[in-house]
Amino acid sequence: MPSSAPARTRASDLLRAARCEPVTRTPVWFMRQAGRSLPEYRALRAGTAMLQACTRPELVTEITMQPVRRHGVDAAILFSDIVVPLAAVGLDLEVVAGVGPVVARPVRTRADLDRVPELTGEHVPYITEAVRLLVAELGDTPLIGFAGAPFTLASYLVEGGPSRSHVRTKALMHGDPGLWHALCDRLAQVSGEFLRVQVQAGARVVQLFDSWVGALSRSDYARFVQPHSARTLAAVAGLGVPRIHFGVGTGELLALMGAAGAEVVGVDYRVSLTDASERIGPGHAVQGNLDPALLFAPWEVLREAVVDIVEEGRHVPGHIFNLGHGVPPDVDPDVLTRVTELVHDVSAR
Ligand code: 1CP
Repeated sequence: MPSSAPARTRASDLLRAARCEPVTRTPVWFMRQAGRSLPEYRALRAGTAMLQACTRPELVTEITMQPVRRHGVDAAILFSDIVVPLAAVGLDLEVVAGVGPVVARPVRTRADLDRVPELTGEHVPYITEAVRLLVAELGDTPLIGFAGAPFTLASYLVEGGPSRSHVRTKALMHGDPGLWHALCDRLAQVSGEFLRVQVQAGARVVQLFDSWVGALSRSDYARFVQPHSARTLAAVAGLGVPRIHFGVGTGELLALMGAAGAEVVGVDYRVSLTDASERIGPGHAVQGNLDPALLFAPWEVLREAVVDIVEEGRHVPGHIFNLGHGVPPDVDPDVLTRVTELVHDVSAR
């Protein structure tokens, strides 16, 4: 049973919004809320490599808690990375500061696939431990578990690191669809199991990040990506946790992303919540979508943008306030605290 969490957690505004139920205040959290925008994070992380840090449950717990204490957000998100399960099954990769994940030997052939075995809970005991510690400490506040979706993970594996164009990934997808589907099938197992481990240890919500899938057309998404994301999300269907599905630049893909099996679809700042909700259809909540750049604007400008989004969110079936993408590392963290308070104040009813 996944359930040491108090029954109160079930009634949190975040969970209610995700299920399109009435809330007392609009719930808010920020993608990448833990991390470099916080001086207390930089102090803790100093001298420890990113992937190393992710395997230390006490450190993970402390880093995950920092933004919850500081900002009063409605959810914690496990401090980890989308490539953690790939490293756990034995891929030789590193998260390079200021760059992102770098893979020593990219995955581009059928023989390379043998280097990506299936994940079991035994590969990631430190995740189970960290989630348990966090659930005990969080009390009412739900913990969000997460994973990378097969397309975004495949992009790192095929390219060998971060890419803007995803050229090799798209060339593989179209040039050898059999190999592409075999790779994504394996990644769906890895990510699905990674989510399941987190939920079984007590995570109350999951988010599947398909950060870079906005690089694809709708037809490519439907053919090459959606079945694999659907399989990933299906791994936690029936466990009673809302599933959030997010990517950047996905205006054309929102309906298909919702149909992949998510109760909540994350929206970036390019599409309004109203338009997004219409595209996704009834019965789904939306999450978003303040442009992170506005965190650097004068307070009055930022204030108006936040209030507009909260107002828009009142007219969709369910709304979780967030940014359109992650917190920029150089943002003033006090601004995030003010935004959190503002969302709560203006939405209180
Ligand atoms: O607070 C939180 O949100 C939890 C921490 C978290 C999450 C949710 C980290 C820590 N990574 C992630 C997910 C993640 N990792 C995503 C999906 C979210 C998104 O779209 O932003 C992606 C695409 C990655 C891959 C990754 N890892 C990048 C992006 C590189 C690129 O392609 O442009 C980077 C920079 C990392 C490293 C990383 N992950 C997390 C942190 C704090 C860092 C920086 C560490 C460092 O530089 O030392």
